[in-house]
Amino acid sequence: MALRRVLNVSVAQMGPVARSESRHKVVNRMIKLMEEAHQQGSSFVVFPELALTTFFPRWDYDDNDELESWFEVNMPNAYTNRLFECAVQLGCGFYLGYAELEEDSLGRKQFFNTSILVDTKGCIIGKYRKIHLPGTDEPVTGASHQHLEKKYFDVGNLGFPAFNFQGGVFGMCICNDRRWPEVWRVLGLQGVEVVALGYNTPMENRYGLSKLTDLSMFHNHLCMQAGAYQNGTWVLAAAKAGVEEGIHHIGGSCIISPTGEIVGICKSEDDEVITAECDLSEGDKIRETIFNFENHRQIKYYGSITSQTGALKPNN
Ligand code: ING
Repeated sequence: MALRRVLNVSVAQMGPVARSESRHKVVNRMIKLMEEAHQQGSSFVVFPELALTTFFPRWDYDDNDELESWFEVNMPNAYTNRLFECAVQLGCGFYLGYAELEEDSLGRKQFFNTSILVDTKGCIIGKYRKIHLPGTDEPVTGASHQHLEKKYFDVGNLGFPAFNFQGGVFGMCICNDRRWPEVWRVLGLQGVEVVALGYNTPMENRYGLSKLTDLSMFHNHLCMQAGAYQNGTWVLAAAKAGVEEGIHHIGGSCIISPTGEIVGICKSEDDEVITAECDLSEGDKIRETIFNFENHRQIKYYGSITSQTGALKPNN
């Protein structure tokens, strides 16, 4: 029996962030959530995707300055310093999702939907930049709301890295990434024991497909429970939930064990902390038997997964 490697972790779901809400106020909320996680015995807490601001890709902007105002040029910065300091004071690392603006020496700008892993010394141990950008690169007429991540963000350029962190192997992804099985397997092939992710998921299907609206929470958990089980990893998922600027985002933030079971789930659509005692070795049995990649995978048959983008139907 593997030695238990227990880590007490929390997921900090956040309720709506108004368009007018200052980062200062949002960070106050996040510090309160981190303190609650600490009180519940946690040494790691996951915040949502784009946690510092409202989900701004729901609008089209004429004014480029307003668009760029949603991005962070440095991390940590004047707004988030307090959160990093709190992590050190409480001995609580965290996953943070935010909009990252990177300017190179020639002044060329890149825009990413980013997440970072911060340790209990306040050091950024790892960074990930969202690769699966959903929605469209131009507004869609007739849709109930816009989803313009393809317009505002560059595709992430860091791959799907994993990091040795807090005594385990941690990976990250962001929102739509969780719907793509390739993400989980690329992380699984690095032996991840914990995958942290944040999401902003409108409940309503914006093309009026009511069946998909009804299944939005089911699909949310289906993807992550499958990813957890098929790669023998814990999954910590934090939603930005509730009705934010008129758009209803699902909650359902949760902690999923390597067996695929939801061991903790948020009940509200507001700021709410859930905590679980995660034995990082719990995935060992899954990864040594049912999903022992070395023994069972037949990679010579998987070529189309990376050689083909779209589907090609049989021609018989
Ligand atoms: N949001 C959504 C998500 O993947 C979406 C977009 C909603 C895609 C529902 C498919 C169905 O959860 C982000 N930000 O990726």
